[in-house]
Amino acid sequence: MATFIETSRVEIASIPTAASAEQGASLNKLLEKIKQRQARVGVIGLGYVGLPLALEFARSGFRVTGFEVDAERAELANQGRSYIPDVANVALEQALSSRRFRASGDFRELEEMDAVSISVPTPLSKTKDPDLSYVVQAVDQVAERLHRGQLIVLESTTYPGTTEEVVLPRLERGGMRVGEDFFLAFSPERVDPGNARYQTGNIPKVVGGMTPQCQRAAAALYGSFASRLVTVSSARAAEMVKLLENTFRNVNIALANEMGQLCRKFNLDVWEVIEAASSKPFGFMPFYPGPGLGGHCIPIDPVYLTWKAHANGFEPRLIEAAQQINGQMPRLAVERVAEALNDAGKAIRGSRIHILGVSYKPDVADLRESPALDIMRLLAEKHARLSYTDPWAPQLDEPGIALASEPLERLEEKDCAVIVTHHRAFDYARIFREAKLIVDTRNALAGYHDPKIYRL
Ligand code: SAJ
Repeated sequence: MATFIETSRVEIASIPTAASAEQGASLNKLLEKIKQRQARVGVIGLGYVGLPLALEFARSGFRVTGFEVDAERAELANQGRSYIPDVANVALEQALSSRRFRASGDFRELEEMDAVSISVPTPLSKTKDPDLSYVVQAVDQVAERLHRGQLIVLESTTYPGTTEEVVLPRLERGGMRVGEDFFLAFSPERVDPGNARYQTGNIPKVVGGMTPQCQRAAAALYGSFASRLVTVSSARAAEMVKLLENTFRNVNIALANEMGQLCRKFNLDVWEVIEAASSKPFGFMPFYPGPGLGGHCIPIDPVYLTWKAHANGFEPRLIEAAQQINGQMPRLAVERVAEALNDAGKAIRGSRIHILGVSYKPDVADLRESPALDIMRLLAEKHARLSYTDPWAPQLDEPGIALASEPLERLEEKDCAVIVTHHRAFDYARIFREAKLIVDTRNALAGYHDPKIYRL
């Protein structure tokens, strides 16, 4: 059962737990160090999750060491130069000047840490299976220096059971026991890149410990900055919470994509239908059709879940159907381009096709899993003459695509413009005026009505 704790009101120590004298001493010493902000905190992985997390811990009074294998990133961080768009230089400089943060590539310093959060990538392997190699490398670094009373928290999104089945055995290899000699928990990262409203400090933090003692330790640590703690009964539950959150999005985006295709069959405007459905003040949340699913979370996280489901003899039919629907959207977008050119008496082959927006979602620079890349590869296979404009992505050096972003100047010279990522920076009135033919996969030209506009 989840317990919601407004950390501003409730002292963490009041979380009930049974502890032996031995465990109690070890745990209470850690709790006291956390309470007095004397605990040394380590964050392994200074990416879009780890760097903001490290600075939140620093802001709440801890001395923080950020462990980063990329020496260039560590150097930039120690110079107060942020490489994460959501982290301002001034925030880094403040943490550095207060001597509450420094980055290090020397993992031996882990032995000085009282608490360590691990926020490293959990991508998919080439065979589309979970790739926990970064997690294992980080955990092995910790295990080598694990000492009595230390708290370890995994934040990387992963399948239910990872903390217990992959992390715990490595940490207990030296003979120490979880909940007695050290503490282990899972707390899913919830960073939403580019979200100005919700940042690490004001997003409720889910925490699930391997034991009640682990739970208390992790709740005390994250209660130092999180406005709201959501404690769940186990690390496995906390892992599943995150997967539900992002699989929920994936499946609902697939529903929106399928509704888009249905509305096309019924000669209806799916955007009008969604907008009207959004007037329902309860029980509905809008999702929108698009050219496919990008990013390092939404397309990936459900695969961690389905992989574990199959490993446990369960067939997640709905989740996999959603993957299939979302996965076909780039091809559908290219079909729409072919249809638009065909109506103009042209073929894709030899046509000058200009892509507007290539990052995976509006107003971010991230290209990971971007459907624009799939669309461009499919068009290149059909011998289109490709170009693109994206103020967030000046250069594309991807397999099969080596292009530089062009200024939006001679759109009228292109045979077809394809709006793939609807950045705010685009001048849509100008795009409408100048483009001969437009495939709008995002309803970016809502309100414009002209036969030259083809929608997804
Ligand atoms: N997309 C659609 N239709 C939609 C929404 C998104 O096609 O209705 C596409 C986007 O264009 C993008 C992909 O799906 O290519 C993912 O978009 P996203 O809005 O889910 O953005 P992400 O990948 O940055 O997801 C993050 C997630 N944050 C974390 O995992 C901590 C997610 O949980 C957030 O809900 C999401 O940001 C957010 O709300 O922006």
